[in-house]
Amino acid sequence: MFYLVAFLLQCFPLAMGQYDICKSWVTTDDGPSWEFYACQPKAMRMKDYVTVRVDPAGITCGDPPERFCTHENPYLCSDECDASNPDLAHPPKLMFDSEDEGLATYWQSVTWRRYPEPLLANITLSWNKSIELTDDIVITFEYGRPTIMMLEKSLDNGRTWHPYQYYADDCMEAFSMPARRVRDLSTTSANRVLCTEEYSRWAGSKKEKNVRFEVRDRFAIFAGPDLKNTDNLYTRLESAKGLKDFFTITDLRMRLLRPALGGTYVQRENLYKYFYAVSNIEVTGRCKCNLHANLCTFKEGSLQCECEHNTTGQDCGKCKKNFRSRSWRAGSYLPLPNGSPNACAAAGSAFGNCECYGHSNRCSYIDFLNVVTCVSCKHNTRGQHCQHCRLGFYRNSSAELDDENVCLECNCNQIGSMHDRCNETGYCECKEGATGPKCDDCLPNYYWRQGCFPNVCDDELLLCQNGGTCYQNQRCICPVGFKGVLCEQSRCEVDKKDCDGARSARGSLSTILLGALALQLRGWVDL
Ligand SMILES: *[C@@H]1O[C@H](CO)[C@@H](O)[C@H](O)[C@H]1NC(C)=O
Ligand SMILES: *[C@@H]1O[C@H](CO)[C@@H](O)[C@H](O)[C@H]1NC(C)=O
Ligand SMILES: *[C@@H]1O[C@H](CO)[C@@H](O)[C@H](O)[C@H]1NC(C)=O
Ligand SMILES: *[C@@H]1O[C@H](CO)[C@@H](O)[C@H](O)[C@H]1NC(C)=O
Ligand SMILES: *[C@@H]1O[C@H](CO)[C@@H](O)[C@H](O)[C@H]1NC(C)=O
Ligand SMILES: [Ca+2]
Repeated sequence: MFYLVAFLLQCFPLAMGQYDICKSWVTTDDGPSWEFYACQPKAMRMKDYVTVRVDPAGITCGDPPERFCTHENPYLCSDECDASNPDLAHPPKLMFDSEDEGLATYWQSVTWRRYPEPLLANITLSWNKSIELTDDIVITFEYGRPTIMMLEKSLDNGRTWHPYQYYADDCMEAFSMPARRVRDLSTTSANRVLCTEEYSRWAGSKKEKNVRFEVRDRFAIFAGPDLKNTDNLYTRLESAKGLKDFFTITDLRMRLLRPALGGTYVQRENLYKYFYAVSNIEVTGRCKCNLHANLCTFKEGSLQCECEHNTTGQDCGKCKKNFRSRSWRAGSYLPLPNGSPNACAAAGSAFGNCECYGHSNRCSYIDFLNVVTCVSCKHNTRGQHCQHCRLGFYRNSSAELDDENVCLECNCNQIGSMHDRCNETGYCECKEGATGPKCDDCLPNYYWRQGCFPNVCDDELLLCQNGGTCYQNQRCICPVGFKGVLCEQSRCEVDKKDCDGARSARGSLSTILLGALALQLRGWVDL
């Protein structure tokens, strides 16, 4: 029991007492009713819910079996890694087990036998859930900490990655960054990404095993060294831009870039003592539930908030159906001590029955009309209740009125349409000759060239005469000796001078082809 209490005190400095209930049944002058508060789940050991991936393939030791040595005694190379023998295997899951008997179990990489090619490994942890860190991330290395590594994080389930912290025994050399310590950061730089030399220098592999991402030191900037001033911390988390997000992750990635070297240069004659071995990765945090839940459970392979305040979603990130009379908002830590629940409200219940279908948070009373109307309708809606679509948008008839995407853009073709408005089914009003819902097609007997133009020639009614050929319905290419829109005029009849030349060249296929080519080129240039 003492053990458990000690663990709680150590790991959950911010979990006690504050924001731990979402509602309570209170009696007021009007009788008993629910009162609602901002609430958040307790911090947990997140390694219990993680999925891990180690890259590149073949980086885990033991296939084929390999022996390894230690820095302390490089000539005692008795340890062996063998993936096919459970007693000698070092798979990734050993970074997340509990080591009850005090015996370290660890994932281990292959040795640096390919030196000088770098020994690189990525360890990627994914939760499929946004998590707010509440304590230091602690990575424990057996046999020495890497001399260069980097921590990255993702906020969108691994689609994009951002540097989180750089670690090197020489930051300038490894990353061209000055070495800094988190302890020296100030209130305005608490979310700075920095390079630290504190966890990469050689101090004996048994003595210094941990590499930290210092969450507590950053919290201490606001809450004081003993983290007692949580009011100030919560106020800052709420108001300082980007601060809360800095401590929020869905994924973490350790990029191991150079192993421990034992405090000296790489000794080529014994490469069996260079490798990575990680026995534990401790990540302490709470589910991000936007202050709308105090419970987070592991269901169907993922963590999920048990949403209150009539919100829903994995992070309680939206209002439940029929509770969208105003748009969703996260709960707030402020005002202290109970915060604001910012609960979703049933349609028709808020603002004296002014329904805005979740597209507006505000209503206003217009005196001379004696109506209450929604203000600043969002999501491209308009109208007293935000029930219409703005000009240039039309209603998605299969979406509910309170859907964020209920209004779709008309997307009328700028050249083919009269204006960018459309009718209720998304049809634009077309200029002459244009057709299609968006007016980006031409009617039959029209051709498209920066708009629709009537055909000059075709293969049916507007045939080119005298052996002329119709070029893309735009013009006839006439044989030498003929001209006119449909090559209907002989040049001889117009100008006697042309006749002799024309007669000799008539039927010269190459001349016609050259003419066609020239027209085609002109066509390209014009387009
Ligand atoms: C590790 O991940 C980074 C991206 O975060 C990628 O560029 C790199 O190639 C990966 N390295 C290995 C060894 O897979
Ligand atoms: C991630 O979580 C969501 C929501 O709980 C779930 O629908 C989805 O299947 C999960 N994805 C994976 C890869 O586990
Ligand atoms: C959520 O909706 C229910 C009705 O289904 C209501 O009783 C409850 O008070 C609502 N909760 C909040 C926080 O508005
Ligand atoms: C219209 O809304 C339905 C229901 O929300 C959705 O499935 C569909 O994709 C939407 N249509 C378009 C064109 O966005
Ligand atoms: C919108 O315009 C198209 C094309 O003119 C027409 O077929 C459709 O019936 C119109 N829809 C409505 C609701 O008027
Ligand atoms: Ca372990």
